[in-house]
Amino acid sequence: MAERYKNIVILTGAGISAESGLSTFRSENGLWNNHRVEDVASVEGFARNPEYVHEFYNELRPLLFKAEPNSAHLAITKLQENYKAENISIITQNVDTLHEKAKSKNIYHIHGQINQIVCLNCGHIFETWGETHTDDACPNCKVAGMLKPNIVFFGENLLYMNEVDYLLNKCDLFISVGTSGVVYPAAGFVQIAYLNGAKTIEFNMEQTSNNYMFSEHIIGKAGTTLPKFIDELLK
Ligand code: BJW
Repeated sequence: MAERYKNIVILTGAGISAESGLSTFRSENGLWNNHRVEDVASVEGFARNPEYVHEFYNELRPLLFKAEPNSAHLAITKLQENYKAENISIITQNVDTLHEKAKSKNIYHIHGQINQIVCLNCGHIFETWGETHTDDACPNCKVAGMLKPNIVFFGENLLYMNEVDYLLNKCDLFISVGTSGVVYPAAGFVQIAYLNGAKTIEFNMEQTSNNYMFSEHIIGKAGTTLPKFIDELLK
């Protein structure tokens, strides 16, 4: 029988959704191909031209709405439903909702969600798959011009960091799926888990720059490698 783990953390990045037809960020035809990152995903870019940023996410939202989970997302749900652990959590950098569509639980969207909007005036967060614009008013405080996609831009603090810190310090198995490991603080999560004695496994198409912190690398498409690994864990 495979080794039993009590607390499992699965960190996911854009690569897990690639086989659902969604672009990753740092590939040749990546999400930012026709846009400067500084314009669409930074605090300064949003302050400079908020309508441009709203338009960027207005175009992206319907694509993510239509996307369906693939076998890697579904395998994680299978693990959560069938493996007798104390806790199996997903820390995702993805703003898509494919883990939710796959009916997974314990999902922490540390970089936000495409279908959420935050009011910078009152902090109210609401959900929509529709468009948002600079002059829209907040449904809660009614102030116009203060809405922002609830997506964490460069220079902003991540969401759920207290919960994430707790989970990383407690886990005995840390799995990273489809992330290049260049964006902090998420890129440093493996180090916390590793230094706490967790087994650390990376699933990616290639070894990433963080590779020395991983005890194992499983190279290939997550849609193939992750279900196989999870089936082994469930034996
Ligand atoms: C497959 C596959 C298949 C493909 N199967 N695999 C410490 C050191 C240096 C810098 C910093 C630091 N701490 C903070 C910073 C600054 C900054 C940062 O990290 N900069 C670096 C880029 C240098 N970080 C921040 O600003 C963060 N905030 C923060 O730290 O707050 C505290 C603070 C505040 C103020 C001052 C200082 C500190 C915020 C980061 C927010 C990231 N937001 C984005 C954009 C969201 C917009 C949107 O979603 O549209 O989130 S950036 C973008 O990158 C997005 C992603 O979540 C994130 C990570 O990308 P990911 O998922 O790894 O995708 P890719 O494309 O890079 O990789 C895909 C991988 O999949 C590849 O490896 C492929 O091989 C693989 N793959 N197909 C398996 N089928």
